[in-house]
Amino acid sequence: MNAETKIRNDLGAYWMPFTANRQFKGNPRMIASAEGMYYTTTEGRKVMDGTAGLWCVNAGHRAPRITEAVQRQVEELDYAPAFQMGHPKAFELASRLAELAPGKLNHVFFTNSGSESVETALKIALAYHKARGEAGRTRLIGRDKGYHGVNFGGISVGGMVNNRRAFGTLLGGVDHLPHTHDIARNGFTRGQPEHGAELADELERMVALHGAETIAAVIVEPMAGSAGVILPPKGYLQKLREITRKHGILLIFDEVITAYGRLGRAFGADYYGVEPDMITTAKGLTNGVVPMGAVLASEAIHDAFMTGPDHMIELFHGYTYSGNPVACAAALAALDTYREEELFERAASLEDYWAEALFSLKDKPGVIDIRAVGLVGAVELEPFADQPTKRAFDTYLRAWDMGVHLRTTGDTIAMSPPLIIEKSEIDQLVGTLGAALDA
Ligand code: PXG
Repeated sequence: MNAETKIRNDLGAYWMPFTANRQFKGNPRMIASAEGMYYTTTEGRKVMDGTAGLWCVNAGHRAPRITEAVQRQVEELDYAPAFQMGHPKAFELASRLAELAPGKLNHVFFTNSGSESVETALKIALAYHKARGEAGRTRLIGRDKGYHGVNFGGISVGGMVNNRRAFGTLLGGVDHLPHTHDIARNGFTRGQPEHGAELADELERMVALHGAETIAAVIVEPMAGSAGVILPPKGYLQKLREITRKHGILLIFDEVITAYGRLGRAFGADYYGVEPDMITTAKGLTNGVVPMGAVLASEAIHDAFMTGPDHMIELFHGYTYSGNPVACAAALAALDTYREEELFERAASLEDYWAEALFSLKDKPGVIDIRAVGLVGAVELEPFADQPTKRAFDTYLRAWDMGVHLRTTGDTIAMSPPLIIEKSEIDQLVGTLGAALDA
């Protein structure tokens, strides 16, 4: 390969994230452009986006308000230092988010991704207890199969085995609640499973084991997306809230996937009717257009830091790009789009149609479970003997060839279309998955 060819065509230099690099580069799937519900590949083929990118493009691709806002912003203020300095849009966005957020979650810390939101929330939890004279509260509790991004705090409290095991000893002082995935008792659930609220009582066991005075926070996804759409049983999140409150433990909802309309409400906390002490978000905050995350924290947490001399930094934490002006412009325009196009309401109004369509796949070959909530769906397949994940990935590739992009995790196919999806497009998406399962 000559130097010129190498520069133009070599796929080798890019070490792709969470990708089977060698397989991909043997048969690349490349996207050239996108609009609304659809991608166009570099070969000019139109493919439906059945997953809103990676669960982030909630308003559909190239939503005009967001595109224009970003264009305007780069012309006006490209960057402003994030420390000891401000710009108006960061304050405006924080106020908008505080208004949107449930109850007392009135303060916002900006990050650049879901992973950073998680690290930020865990650090705030530890520093909060220290600030209140309870420095012994250092333990963090996550959950089996939890996904909290890929940084060290997040993989420590996370429970996806492959994301942890190559990376050393991780954080100490971490424990994990059991997950709530239980096909035997809760197979084919729409909304919330009947069985499993008692799994939250494991937290009481941990309190007895470790002592409440050593536990800082519990972090869970209200609905776990990455592990293959694991739903919270009826009463489960309420129980976690009661037990954490009783013992002075902070409850963090990781809503990187569930925030901004995915369940037909602004937040999963709204959908499930449980108010945590912090919510971590990213993804749909900017509709995926510019990387940005936000941690929403309660009044009580924030106020615990606002002591000491005025000239002192209260929290030694932050990123060069916290509240980046272009990201703020994108987020403000995304929030406008969600509101003006009533996309959260739209997702809620499609919830039943969506579930009905997915459940029509019940008797397709290999299907062992179907789960649906909001505009999220999962079809779990019986794995091929000795070849875990292959059945789902083969199905994914067939659907891609048929013009629909899905996601797989393990042997589960996960779907999370943009909230702008039409009923006819739901039929097309689910019909294509059905055909891919039949093939
Ligand atoms: N928390 C949760 C609950 C997430 O779902 C993160 C944190 C990390 O976000 P960043 O922005 O650092 O990637 C996530 C991300 C999938 C998939 O297909 C899910 C995520 C990312 C990529 C793919 O399930 N979730």
